[in-house]
Amino acid sequence: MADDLFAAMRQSIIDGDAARATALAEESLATGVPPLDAIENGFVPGLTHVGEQFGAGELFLPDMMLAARAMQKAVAILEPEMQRRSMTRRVLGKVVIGTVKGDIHEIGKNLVGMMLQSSGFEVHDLGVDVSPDRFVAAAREHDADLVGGSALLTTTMAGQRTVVEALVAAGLRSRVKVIVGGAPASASWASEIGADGYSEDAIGAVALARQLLGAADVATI
Ligand code: B1M
Repeated sequence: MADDLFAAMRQSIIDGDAARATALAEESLATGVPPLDAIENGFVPGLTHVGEQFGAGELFLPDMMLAARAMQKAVAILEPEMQRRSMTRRVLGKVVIGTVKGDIHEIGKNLVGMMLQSSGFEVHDLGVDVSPDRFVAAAREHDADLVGGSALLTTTMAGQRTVVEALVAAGLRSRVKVIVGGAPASASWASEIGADGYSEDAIGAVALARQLLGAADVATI
């Protein structure tokens, strides 16, 4: 049953059919499918397929844009339920997150931000195409414990290094942890650029943030 729903979700993204994706997201809520399962087992595989086809020259940019739009519509339906399920009253830490300069991919970054927020972190999402200076200014303004930089392009991943360098130059690095993620990043890349960690997905990012900030840092609101 859930497999049929997941297959339909995947296809709705491949078709770039936002109305169908929205309807399927609503159906999954009505039938009690956990929203993260719907995203990761239903919609994301569709986007992965579209990305592979694009990489192989079988699909073109407008197809990828339609798929992304359908994905965003579906996630928008599921997001309130993800938030509702997090009844946490404690702030585990303050996070500033964004997609690095030159990069406008936001779906994965949004998922990571959402999962962190749902898990009890205070999240300040700077959006996409974020300059190192903006990361630094936001880290200072919000007294961040953690800065997260997402990059989906091999041409923009160097921006993750620049964020680390900018935090060092601003004198903030000793009190702010840095995590990176996105398809071209890896644990060895994180280590090479002096970040504190890498996660390949949103759930891993939550575990990593918890581990880096430690239970002792928990504040109560
Ligand atoms: Co783009 N794009 N895209 N794209 N796009 C990729 C990344 C690509 C791999 C497709 C391909 O060729 N196969 C390729 C990159 C190749 C490379 O550099 N190696 C590519 C390209 C080339 C481009 C353009 C250059 C195309 C062009 O213009 N000719 C262009 C660049 C624009 C720019 O940024 N300057 C471009 C544009 C676009 C769209 C605008 C059409 C759209 C984005 C829409 C949007 O976000 N609003 C788009 C899309 C949708 C994709 C694919 C198909 C899907 C990305 C996605 O949303 N995945 C992608 C192919 C692919 O990844 N399969 C592709 C779903 C999402 C849930 O996963 O983002 O990986 P992901 O996030 C995961 C993890 O990576 C991790 O957790 C997330 C949740 O599990 N994670 C983190 C991510 N950030 C993290 C941060 C963390 C921790 C974990 O801590 C801080």
